[in-house]
Amino acid sequence: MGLGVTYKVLASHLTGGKLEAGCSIDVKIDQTLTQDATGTMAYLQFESLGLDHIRNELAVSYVDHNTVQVGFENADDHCYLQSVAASKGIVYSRPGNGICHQVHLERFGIPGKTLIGSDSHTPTGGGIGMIAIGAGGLDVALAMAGVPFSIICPKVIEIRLTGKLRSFCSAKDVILTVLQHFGVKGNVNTVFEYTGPGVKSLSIPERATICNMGAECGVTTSVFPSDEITREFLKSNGREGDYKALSADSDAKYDGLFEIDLSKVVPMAACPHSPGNVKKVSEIAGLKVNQVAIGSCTNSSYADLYIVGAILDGKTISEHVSLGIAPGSRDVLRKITSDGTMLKMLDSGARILESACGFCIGNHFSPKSNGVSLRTNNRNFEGRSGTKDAQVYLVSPQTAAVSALTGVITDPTTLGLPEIHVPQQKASKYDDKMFIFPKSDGKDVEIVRGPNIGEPPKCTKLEDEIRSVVTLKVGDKITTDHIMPAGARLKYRSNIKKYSQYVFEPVDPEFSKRAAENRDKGIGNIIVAGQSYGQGSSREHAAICPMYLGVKAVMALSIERIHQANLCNFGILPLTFSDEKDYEKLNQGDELVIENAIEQVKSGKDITVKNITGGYDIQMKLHVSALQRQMLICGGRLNLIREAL
Ligand code: MIC
Ligand code: SF4
Repeated sequence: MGLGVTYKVLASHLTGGKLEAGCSIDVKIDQTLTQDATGTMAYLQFESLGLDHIRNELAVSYVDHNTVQVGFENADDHCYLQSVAASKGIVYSRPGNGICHQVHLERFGIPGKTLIGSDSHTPTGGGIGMIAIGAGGLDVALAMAGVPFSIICPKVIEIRLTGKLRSFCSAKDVILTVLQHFGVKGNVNTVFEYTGPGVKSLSIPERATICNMGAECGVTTSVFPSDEITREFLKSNGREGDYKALSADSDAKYDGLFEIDLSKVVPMAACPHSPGNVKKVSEIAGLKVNQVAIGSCTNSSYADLYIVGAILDGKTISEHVSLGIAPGSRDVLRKITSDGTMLKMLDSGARILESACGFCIGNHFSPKSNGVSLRTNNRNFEGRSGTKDAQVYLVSPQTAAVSALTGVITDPTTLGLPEIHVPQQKASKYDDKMFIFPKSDGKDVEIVRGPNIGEPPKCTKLEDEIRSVVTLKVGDKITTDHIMPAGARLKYRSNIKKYSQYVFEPVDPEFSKRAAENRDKGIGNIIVAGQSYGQGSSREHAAICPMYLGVKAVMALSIERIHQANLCNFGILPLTFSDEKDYEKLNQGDELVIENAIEQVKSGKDITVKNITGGYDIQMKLHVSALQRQMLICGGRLNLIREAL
């Protein structure tokens, strides 16, 4: 039987397990990436492994999230990251060089290689034919140490593309069509593999946009074949030598099929407050817009911004719209500066924002109270923009740009605008000035630790009797932004004690105090949750900080892949209800006990949780690998590794 691209790359990197959907597999990781907000903790954990040097092919440390630098914290983080990179053989991408996924695609992405990154949008690399997966910082630290990455072997859904996009319809509209079909839950341990004659009509940045937002469906990753378009992209960045053709065998078998005729795709929008709440732009057209933000790792390539410049050319934005544009990388910024696109933007009234995550993570450019914000990024969770009651719509750069001009949500295909042709890029060597490549063996480098750089917290071993209370009961689709808010709190990422004060702040600002009081009295905390708990970011802080507050278990209807792995890495039991009715029966404040916890976790059978308050037992599933059971018993992955050393 033939193989698709996913299984070809996995097979060539398999170090353990059977390549069969549902089995645990271990995969050799060629490249790693981190960004600053997850990177400090990842490198502190890497340091604690005691290795002098990375052991994978390439590790890159990007600084793109915390670039606002109000106060000393972010700058301290950058110094630590730069020095630890120099000391351990890691490439450092300085602040200003751009957003990790965009820059990695341009400068380091190689078809057929594996990449894990401590950021959920790492699958962007699938656009260039990589198997690129988002993971927690500890998993990335271990991959840098040469430890294979353990995952559940995914099933692969074929997304077959035919036809060609019409003018003013875009890759964003394709992935929003995918999201409308698959939704944001229930797609764990799945890969979306794109095939069909429509693939060749899409550029690499377009493919990358599609792979980037597959993360919103909760899939392990998404991938495109590597073809002549890939070769041209690599050539334009002076890296034709990195090209390798990669395509599915003609008799490749998949676990499902979804077909999209690109010529029928229309402008789409993800409406508040979920990337899965997708409608046609024509259905919401006419709604007054207060703010438009163009950029993020999803839609900030040269082609995206060239099109925006062409739409804005010679026109002025509506007087009640504030338009912000953040180029995805310094390379894109240089290109739009030299070809005149930037001037078109400025003359229309746009504000040019830093080449960083910025508005996407609520770090600046928050909308006004109750404002309508149109954004080209990938997440519109409630409050993520920094304004709790803002209404954020996710759209293509084309829809964003025309709406900034008209002042209302506008379908860009309805204006009779002339077609825009993005000029072919001349081949040129990438400008590496803002990378710092490791110079020596690093032994002489002093690692700089300012006051913002803490210690990775210590986890305690699993207790045999877990006495806890339900400290919080929440509903469906609790995102990591609910658990560990970013925005104004992002600067505390390197200081677990401080950051822990904000656990669940958007849901229940008193949670952290309540949980810490229980912990100090020797009572454990349990979170009860609905479907898709922990969706969104890869931030392991959504496990580390609850662990620090004494959270012992999450009891949910379902838990998302990266978050579930992070919970295991930090010794929190990720339990799912055997009988969904038990979720309804449980109340906040109920006292729960798990007896013989160690034996129960070892056994692989359902876990019995006694509800002392309600006077009944609940059966919970613990769907984890054998390795994860060991981690849970030892009190987390680092303890397990230390025991093995
Ligand atoms: C995000 O888009 O939510 C982030 C911020 O990039 C996160 C990483 C983080 O929380 O630091 C992600 O996507 O993993
Ligand atoms: Fe940055 Fe936003 Fe992309 Fe996350 S989704 S990496 S915050 S641009």
